[in-house]
Amino acid sequence: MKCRRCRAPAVIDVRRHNAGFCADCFTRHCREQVRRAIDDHEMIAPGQRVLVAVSGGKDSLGLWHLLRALGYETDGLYVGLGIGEYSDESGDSARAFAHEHGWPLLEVDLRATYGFDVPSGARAIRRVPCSACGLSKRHVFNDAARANGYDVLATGHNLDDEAAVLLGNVLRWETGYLGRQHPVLPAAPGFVQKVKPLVRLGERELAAYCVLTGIDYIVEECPMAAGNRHLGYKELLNEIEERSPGTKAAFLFGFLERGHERFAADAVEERADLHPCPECGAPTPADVCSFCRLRARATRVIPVAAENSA
Ligand code: Q46
Ligand code: ZN
Repeated sequence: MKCRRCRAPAVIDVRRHNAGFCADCFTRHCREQVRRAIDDHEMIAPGQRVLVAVSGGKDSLGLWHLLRALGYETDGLYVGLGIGEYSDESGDSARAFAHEHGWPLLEVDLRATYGFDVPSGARAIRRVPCSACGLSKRHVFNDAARANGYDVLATGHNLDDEAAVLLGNVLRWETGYLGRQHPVLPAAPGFVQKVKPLVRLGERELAAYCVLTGIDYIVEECPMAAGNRHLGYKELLNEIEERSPGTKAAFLFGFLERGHERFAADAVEERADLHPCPECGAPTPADVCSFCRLRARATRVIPVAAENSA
């Protein structure tokens, strides 16, 4: 197979584009896909400060590298989730990458800052770890971005992630989530703008980008992912994609172009009821925000009964 652009021998084929690329043209293709996602969805305005959430994996490190290659002065944010060896290694990977390039990396440790970690949080609310983790990450990312004066928070969600989330939302007709499922969640009082510049690139493309540009990422997956519904949806979509290349992208982009708008009102309605959480100031529709409730339960000290305490 030859490179679609320069006719040199191809090192990777991208079946959904029915094209092969040599190493140089492939990295250019990745940059163009990110540039196009940013432009099409007006993700980053000139002069805005961008913070990239990095986990040490291929998607987030690839994203940081791509944004810098496109000229965005982005800094990184690493959140220590306290998931045993996996967190130790992902932190090392993010730090080594930042150090190698001389790019600033902010760090927040969930336990040191908020008094609990993902495993203890999940136990406290008796939910799967990903639910305590997702809730904590959303809160900490927003908090860290606001506290440090960033305008935009970028995350490494790729085409495969977004298509799997869309499938989950459609299967349950989660109309509020469908209204919010977009590569850009605009800034609102208490929220920085959230963007997903990798929506036009698949997982395999990100892995190839990292290998071809020498990014040393952590290959191990989080051990707590087992049982995560989205992994099953990804497998199903991969089977469909195998039989009919391009379906995943058509599913996601068809929704963004023709479906999303129809659910936007549900999401706007949800955002309209928000007020600041009395504990932390984050916008919430409840008396106390769900992160502060999680934190309270995870850090609750069980009082010792008076008669037993002498
Ligand atoms: S880190 Fe957290 Fe993921 Fe691990 S516990 Fe689940 S959500 S799988 S991206
Ligand atoms: Zn709160």
